Amino acid sequence: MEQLEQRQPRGKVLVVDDQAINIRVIHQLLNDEHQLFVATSGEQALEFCLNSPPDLILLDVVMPGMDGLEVCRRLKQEESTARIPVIFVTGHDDKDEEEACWLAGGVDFVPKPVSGMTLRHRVMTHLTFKLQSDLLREMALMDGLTGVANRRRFDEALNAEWRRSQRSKGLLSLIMLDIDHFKAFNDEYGHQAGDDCLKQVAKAVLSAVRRPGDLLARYGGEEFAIVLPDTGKQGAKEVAEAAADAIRELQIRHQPSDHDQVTASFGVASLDLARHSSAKDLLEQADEALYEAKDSGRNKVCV
Ligand code: GH3
Ligand code: MG
Ligand code: MG
Ligand code: MG
Repeated sequence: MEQLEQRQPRGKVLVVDDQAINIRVIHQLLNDEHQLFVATSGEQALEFCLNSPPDLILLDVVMPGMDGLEVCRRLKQEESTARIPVIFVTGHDDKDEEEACWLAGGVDFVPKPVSGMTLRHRVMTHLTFKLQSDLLREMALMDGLTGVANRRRFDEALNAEWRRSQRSKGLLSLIMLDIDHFKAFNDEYGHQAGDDCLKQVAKAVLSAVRRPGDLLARYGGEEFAIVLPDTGKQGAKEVAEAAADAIRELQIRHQPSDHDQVTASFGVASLDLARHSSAKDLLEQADEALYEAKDSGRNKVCV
């Protein structure tokens, strides 16, 4: 058992049951190993998961109001909760109920009365899978050099925000930025210095991207993109100006450049339903604005 505890990852586990005694039993079995949260109804469980998704859910099937099967089905339909593994806590030896649990999207079940050892092992197994797959997913969506989002994550985010803005008729802005004369920087100072510059620029731009839903991504090479949900033209321009300032404040020497230091050019586009009929249109407009910034002297923001 000691070995089990060493291997066990600590995760956020939500225990959902309408009966206090059941919660108490599970609490005693798992509380030393995990961070436990409790919900006493299906409705409460859903609300909890939407606000702060746990890493695993232990879900009672039979509850007054919304039952566990319905809770699970709804969690599986939501993007933000679909990947949370659900272990059902089922009635003793009830095959129909077990089948319903699989169909609702559960990854496993534990029959009542709960066996401590079985519960702890099943929780450990599914938590390990979940935390590993979160890590892999995070890595698959991250740019290896700078640590910001990669192109794949950017494409996903832009498309999701595009759909959301269409549904809600809300604001959406996009910034594209490109480091000025970066080929000359590499030629003058070497590729290693170029890589280091990219990292510093990413960090500086990130300091200007402050709202929780905003996303900075490396679009490719020395080009970055920022998705700004619920942000209009003026707000986006301010973010771009702040990012441009942050890059200048780095004061990275760049002798071959007219500006003597590393700078970037920015293109800003904001959603205009009369003008844009897809996320691609918005991207193209930001790109056009970026070219305008390049053409008119670089080291500036064009809208
Ligand atoms: P402009 O001001 O018009 O943007 O000129 P530029 O030289 O920045 O643009 P260009 O597209 O000609 O060159 C981009 C350079 O960025 C060339 C490429 O070697 C460099 N680059 C792209 N990705 C990386 C990278 O990961 N590391 C380093 N060190 N350099 C990179
Ligand atoms: Mg119950
Ligand atoms: Mg470029
Ligand atoms: Mg460039």
